[in-house]
Amino acid sequence: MVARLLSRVWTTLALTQCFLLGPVGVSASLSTPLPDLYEASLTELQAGLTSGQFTSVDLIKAYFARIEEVNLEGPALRAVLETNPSALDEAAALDYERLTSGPRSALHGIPVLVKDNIGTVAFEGMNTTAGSYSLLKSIIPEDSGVVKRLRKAGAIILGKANLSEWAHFRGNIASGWSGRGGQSTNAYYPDGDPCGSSSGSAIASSIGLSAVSLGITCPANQNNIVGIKPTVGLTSRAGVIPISEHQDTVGPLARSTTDAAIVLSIIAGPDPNDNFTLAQPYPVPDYTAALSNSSLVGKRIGVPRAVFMNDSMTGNDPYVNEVFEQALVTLAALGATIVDPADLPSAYEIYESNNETVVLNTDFKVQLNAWFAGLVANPTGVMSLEELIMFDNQYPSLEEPTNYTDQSELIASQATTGFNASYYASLAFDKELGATRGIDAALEMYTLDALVLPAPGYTTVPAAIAGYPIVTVPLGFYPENVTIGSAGPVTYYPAPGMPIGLSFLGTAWSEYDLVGFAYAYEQKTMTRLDRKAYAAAIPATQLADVMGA
Ligand SMILES: *[C@@H]1O[C@H](CO)[C@@H](O)[C@H](O)[C@H]1NC(C)=O
Ligand SMILES: *[C@@H]1O[C@H](CO)[C@@H](O)[C@H](O)[C@H]1NC(C)=O
Ligand SMILES: *[C@@H]1O[C@H](CO)[C@@H](O)[C@H](O)[C@H]1NC(C)=O
Ligand SMILES: *[C@@H]1O[C@H](CO)[C@@H](O)[C@H](O)[C@H]1NC(C)=O
Ligand SMILES: *[C@@H]1O[C@H](CO)[C@@H](O)[C@H](O)[C@H]1NC(C)=O
Ligand SMILES: *[C@@H]1O[C@H](CO)[C@@H](O)[C@H](O)[C@H]1NC(C)=O
Ligand SMILES: *[C@@H]1O[C@H](CO)[C@@H](O)[C@H](O)[C@H]1NC(C)=O
Ligand SMILES: *[C@@H]1O[C@H](CO)[C@@H](O)[C@H](O)[C@H]1NC(C)=O
Ligand SMILES: CC(=O)N[C@H]1CO[C@H](CO)[C@@H](O)[C@@H]1O
Repeated sequence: MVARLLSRVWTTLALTQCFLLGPVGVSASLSTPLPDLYEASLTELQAGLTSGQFTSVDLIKAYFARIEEVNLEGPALRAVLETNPSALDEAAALDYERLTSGPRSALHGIPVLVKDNIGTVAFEGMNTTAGSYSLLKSIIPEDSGVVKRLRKAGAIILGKANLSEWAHFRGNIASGWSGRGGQSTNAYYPDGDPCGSSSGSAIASSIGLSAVSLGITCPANQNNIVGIKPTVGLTSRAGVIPISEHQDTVGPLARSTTDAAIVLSIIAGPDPNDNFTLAQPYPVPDYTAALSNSSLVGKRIGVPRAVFMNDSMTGNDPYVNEVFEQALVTLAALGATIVDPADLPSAYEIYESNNETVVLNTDFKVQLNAWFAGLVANPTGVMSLEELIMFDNQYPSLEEPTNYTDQSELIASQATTGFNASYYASLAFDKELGATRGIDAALEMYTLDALVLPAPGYTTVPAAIAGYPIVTVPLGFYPENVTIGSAGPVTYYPAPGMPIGLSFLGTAWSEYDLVGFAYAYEQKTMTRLDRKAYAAAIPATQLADVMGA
């Protein structure tokens, strides 16, 4: 019904556009060059839309063409699972609305790609499957909380991004692979590991297959982009295919801290359908107000070296710490006091602990079964974790192809028996190790404003088990002589030219400060611009190629 309404508006717009937009577009394009979609910022795109230089319809056409160039063709990055068949109609309606009543927000008419475990209503034409054939053509009751907010702000869901199947909770399988999408790969090295689980979302943001996307941290590190992993409960997980309500969190993946801050300001906020969000401080900050070049002046930034910078524990190439030491010099030059070391009292216990596995295995079974139970329909008939394991075994060509057969995590999760005393003990230990005797203890002992670490290795673990935020920005690139490592049957990490990130960690709800620190460092270094994706992975289509076509 919505689609039909939109196509009526589309017709009207096509007529209106000839009169209203044509002349404006021409004069604007004479003075300002069209933005290069590889790097285009939200501010540039919004300015071009506002001045009538191009429309949202043009943007959708251009991004669709760029996806087509590199997704299955060329380097076959396999970043995108599905594109939105309603996107052009929605863009036309939003173009019309802009003309008649102005933009709703900084995301009005902006295409956003979302990870395939983030729910979008089926009647729009896309599936919500976490990459698994077991959910193909399933019907979810409503949009996810974050997608509702994006749409309300006038954003257009461009498509669904490939991911590590079940957000990498299936077994010993290479990052970035799903049954439906196949193996996604990094745009900075042929067959490079994209990291995960938001692999496709990160690849897509890295080379401009979309303006911005939604996902989490590790892929930001390996794809030369900015990622915000919000505090659990800042952004809604309602309508997101779960692993664990204690760790899952949805955040932006973007080419700049500014773009990430714009998106976070729109998707953050309480949602009655995810009661964790009701605990967040009110009101939601405007994260773009944190974007100051002097945000590090007088701040105390700690370096928790023990475990997290020990190569034999993290498995990192020594170059990671080398380039990180340079970042510490930059942070000091930006006015920060570097407190080094500022170890987490719980560091070694975190390394030894298996509490996270207990929590995730137990939560996943309970929550995934609830997801299946909440579906309006699922034509595959799969309605539980137990049936999912059987489905994968029954259709090995779809779900267990050569080198991607393992489902040990699904099996371990299925073996759990629900919330008992051991589960609650592990949950409490996670909070204690990650927060009370971890991040919060270090912040307090050394009177710190934040912690900083290289993103690769073990960095996400304390924040994950605490449910605390991380903001990651580009730090550098592996050198030409780095020893190429294997990251799976067909993917490599590290490899020459692959990106490395810098992560700022803080206590609950400290995103505003972390965004400010990340911005000051980013603006000083502009590392992202030092290196582009490998040539074949750079899509050629630009706005000029689709305008008037
Ligand atoms: C996704 O689901 C819709 C129906 O809900 C269907 O029309 C569409 O073709 C599906 N996409 C794929 C790739 O199968
Ligand atoms: C959310 O609600 C459930 C019951 O519906 C309750 O068990 C849980 O403690 C609540 N969580 C929070 C963070 O409020
Ligand atoms: C920060 O500095 C950069 C140049 O180094 C400048 O382009 C940018 O506008 C500054 N940001 C703010 C918020 O002043
Ligand atoms: C790094 O980790 C290894 C292995 O656990 C340990 O033997 C070594 O002492 C650690 N190094 C430092 C500097 O803590
Ligand atoms: C959980 O953490 C505590 C504290 O470090 C530790 O004593 C316990 O062995 C851990 N439990 C598991 C299952 O790893
Ligand atoms: C809790 O359940 C798990 C399996 O989910 C089991 O391994 C553990 O022994 C149980 N703990 C208690 C105290 O019953
Ligand atoms: C790699 O090259 C850099 C210069 O780019 C050099 O400093 C370093 O020693 C080399 N490393 C190895 C392992 O050869
Ligand atoms: C499976 O992995 C091996 C390396 O472990 C690789 O040589 C082979 O090409 C892979 N097969 C497929 C079908 O991906
Ligand atoms: C948009 C797009 O190219 N989607 C593709 C993702 O990968 C699967 C599996 O190869 C294709 O069937 C889709 O067409």
